[in-house]
Amino acid sequence: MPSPATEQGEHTLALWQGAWIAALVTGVIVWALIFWAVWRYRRRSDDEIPIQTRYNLPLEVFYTLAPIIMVIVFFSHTVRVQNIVLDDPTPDNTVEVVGQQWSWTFNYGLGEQDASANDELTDDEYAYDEYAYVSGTGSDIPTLVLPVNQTTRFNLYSPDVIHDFGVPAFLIKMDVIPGRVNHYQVTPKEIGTYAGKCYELCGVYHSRMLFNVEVVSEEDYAAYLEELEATGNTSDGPLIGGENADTQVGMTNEADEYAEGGAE
Ligand SMILES: [Cu+2]
Repeated sequence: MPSPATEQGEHTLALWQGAWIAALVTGVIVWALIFWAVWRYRRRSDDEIPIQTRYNLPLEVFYTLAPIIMVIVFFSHTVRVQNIVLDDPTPDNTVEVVGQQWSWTFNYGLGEQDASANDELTDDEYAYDEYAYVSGTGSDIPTLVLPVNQTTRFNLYSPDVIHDFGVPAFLIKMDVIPGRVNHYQVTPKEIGTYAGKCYELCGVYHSRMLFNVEVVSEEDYAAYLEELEATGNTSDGPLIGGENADTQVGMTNEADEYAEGGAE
């Protein structure tokens, strides 16, 4: 496993390791019992019929309860880690991420954040009043800039097909589904550069859906946002693409213009 570059990743790694240890302990016990029974009760002569045992109640109770307890333990740890990784009600920043065929758009909020807008993700309320954005293309790999030691939440949008937003060093990836807003958050621990990509085969140029992640100091992050704002790529809401599958982020939806009698 890569060493996790985020605080949430440490929990993911611990869950993964714990699950492996539990599975191995169970496996060793089961294998030992199988080989012991095979050896202990092997047939010793051709005309021998082994003892036929039926209705061993304690054994039946044991092999019913033991797996149920194991499932409960796995499940509860999974939910605990999932809550840590997905549901921080008060992130320091929220970035609206769009996966579009075939690149990414990152909408950074400018000014004060109202994190309560994250309660209901499919409404038209967003955490900031103004956004600055970066939109990549198949030949221009975008960079996602994140502040170190701050919790950044990603809300994930797709205007076309299912993509999957992930950074290996963060030990997390998540589907980006049209009509649904998934989310997770990361708290990067160290300044550095990481590689991210789309993990869902999403069409011809799926392989070009790469992005870079740059984790920078808080001051550098603020400076980056100012720089981005100065480029004029700003809007009063995040660019999250149109409702139609053929609508690219940052472009008008031609179908709507036809409907209004606009474009030819
Ligand atoms: Cu994709």
